[in-house]
Amino acid sequence: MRTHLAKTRNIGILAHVDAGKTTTTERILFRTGATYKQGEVHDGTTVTDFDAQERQRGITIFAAAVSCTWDGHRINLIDTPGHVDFSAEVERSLRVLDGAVAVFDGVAGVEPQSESVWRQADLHGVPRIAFVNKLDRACADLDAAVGSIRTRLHVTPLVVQLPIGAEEQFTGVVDLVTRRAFTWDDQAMTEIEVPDAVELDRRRRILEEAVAGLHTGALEEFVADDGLEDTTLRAALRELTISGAGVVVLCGSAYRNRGIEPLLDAVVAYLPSPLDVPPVHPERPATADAPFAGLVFKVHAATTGRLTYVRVYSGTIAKGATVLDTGTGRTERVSRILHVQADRHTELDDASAGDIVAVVGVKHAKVGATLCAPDAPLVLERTATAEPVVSVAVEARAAADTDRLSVALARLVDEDPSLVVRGDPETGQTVLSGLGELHLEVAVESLRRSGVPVTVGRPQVSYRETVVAGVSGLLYRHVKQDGGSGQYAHVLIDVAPSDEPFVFGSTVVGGRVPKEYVKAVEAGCRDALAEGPLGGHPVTGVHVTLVDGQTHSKDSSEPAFRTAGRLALQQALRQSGMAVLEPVAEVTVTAPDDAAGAVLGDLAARRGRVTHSTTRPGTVVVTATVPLAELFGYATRLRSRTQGRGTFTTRPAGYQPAPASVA
Ligand SMILES: Nc1nc2c(ncn2[C@@H]2O[C@H](COP(=O)(O)OP(=O)(O)OP(=O)(O)O)[C@@H](O)[C@H]2O)c(=O)[nH]1
Ligand SMILES: [Mg+2]
Repeated sequence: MRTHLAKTRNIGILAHVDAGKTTTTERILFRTGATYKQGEVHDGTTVTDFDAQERQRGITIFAAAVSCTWDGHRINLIDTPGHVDFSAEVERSLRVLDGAVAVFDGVAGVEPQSESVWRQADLHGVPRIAFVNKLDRACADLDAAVGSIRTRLHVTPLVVQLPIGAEEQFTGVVDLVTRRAFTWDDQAMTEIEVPDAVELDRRRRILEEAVAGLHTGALEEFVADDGLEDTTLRAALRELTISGAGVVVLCGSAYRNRGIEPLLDAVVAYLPSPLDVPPVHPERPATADAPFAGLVFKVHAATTGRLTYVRVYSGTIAKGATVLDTGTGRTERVSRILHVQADRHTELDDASAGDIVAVVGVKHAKVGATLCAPDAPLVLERTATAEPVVSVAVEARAAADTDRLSVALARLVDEDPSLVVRGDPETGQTVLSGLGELHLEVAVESLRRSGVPVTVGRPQVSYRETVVAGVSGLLYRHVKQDGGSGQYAHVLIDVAPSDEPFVFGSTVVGGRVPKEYVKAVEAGCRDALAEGPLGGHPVTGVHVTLVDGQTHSKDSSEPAFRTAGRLALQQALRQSGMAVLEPVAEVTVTAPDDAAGAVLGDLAARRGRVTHSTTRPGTVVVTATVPLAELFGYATRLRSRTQGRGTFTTRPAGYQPAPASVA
């Protein structure tokens, strides 16, 4: 079983929108023989962009898991979306990956969203190799892209290939580790003689120096022998990749089928197997004979039934087994286990530690749930979920369709837990919230496609309230003593602004408020954060200190202190200086330089604050902080202002004080 694990790679393909992740995935499936036909994003024929909207829009929306084999290794691959609105989908995938290929556009180099996913992968400790794609494009420049990896991602690039030819003439690569050269014509890879041995030696030397600078063992050999053996170099590159001290860089053109085989070799050679990463749970080894535990990271409501994607962390799960969802206490039966192999599924009898599979039969377990052997329960850590910032009201066009709409909404949220549905008690409407305009547009379109005619309101952003000037010594007496068991809780609190969303402390002395009541006050304060005094928006940036309190021998209880905490903070917030905050995004616009004035003027009209602006020949790149509320419809506007030549990307940049008109 250990050989099975050592020969498994669970990897993700991560990048900025349009860098070529899906195309790279498609070529990997083709080259490994998992598919016989090669699909294209622009024809809507790729394996991993299988959703109707993905095919129509030419973008990836849902992470797709597929499996293939290369050089005796099983590779489980997750193609992730690049658009920022779907970053929660990337986050959920990162949780179950052991390694990743970061794809970069050979012309643009590191783009804003590549920076964001790079940080996300840092947080999850996922080792990466880099693939600089699109070297066939005009103005593609490997060295410039490598430079941007160094400066923008703050990591040492370890370039292991030298391209042969450039742009249209980019035909192959020289492998600096094996000192062999390969070219590709339309289909096949051919080994050729190294075209420029002097340049190979020079580049190899640069690579050896970079590796020796990061790896002690390699440094000793480098100093003693004035160079590195191939085996030392390869071993050091693997260790540096797994520790994250450096990043191996490869290059190619996925679209033109160039560089895929060496990329697969690098995945096998440098990225970790499930045995190389620390166990996710201290008491559960990643072995097949331990009790079963796995994490649900994706749910797909396929027409043939619900597919629940599970990463197995320990033990073995067999067809027909009963598993426990630790979070809900519910048991479910696994009727089938599948390897999703591109367009076909392979049925498995069982799956064990280290594997990524889809199971059929599990109907209720949600994304993030731990499934485990009923007699050996445990809970695997959940990932934090991004908070929705944009909402729309949705309503069934015909009253008779209201129930169908609820069912369709429930299904949407099941597949995508970053969508939130709630009823607005004031208007009686159903409000759908998500991470961005495109996120909601896609969700609404899915509702329509499921056959429920809906009307949709204008998108709204989610505001927050924060404390700018606090109050001290607020005394709140919660007392109800009218027969029976009463309620008695006195609390004295200070409230101050905070950089954290919520901080709670206690300076109560002499046990005047027992510990469990202090906890209850904290819980009550959290309850109070749900609605601020200005507009009922959630409250953030509050520091509450419980200074003193009073209990009653008979009538004090945890519920009484919780209520007192909630009402005390509500009152304190009414007396504090408060401000409304609005969500803002960092927007990066790339446009022809003759449109620079129009772009800047439009950003200013949208209350944008320009933070950075650079020009490349013929092109201007502007970065600005813009309130999210002003960004609705920006895509259409930018297109018209630049005759379709401008593009932009956004990423969340927190909250800032909103103008008075909003509050
Ligand atoms: N010239 C060139 N175009 C490429 C290459 N790889 C991908 N493309 C094109 O770039 C566009 C985007 O490719 P995708 O594979 O959809 O990119 P992606 O990273 O999956 O995009 P999202 O999933 O939407 O973030 C498509 O039109 C591809 O045909 C390449 O190597 N060279
Ligand atoms: Mg894609």
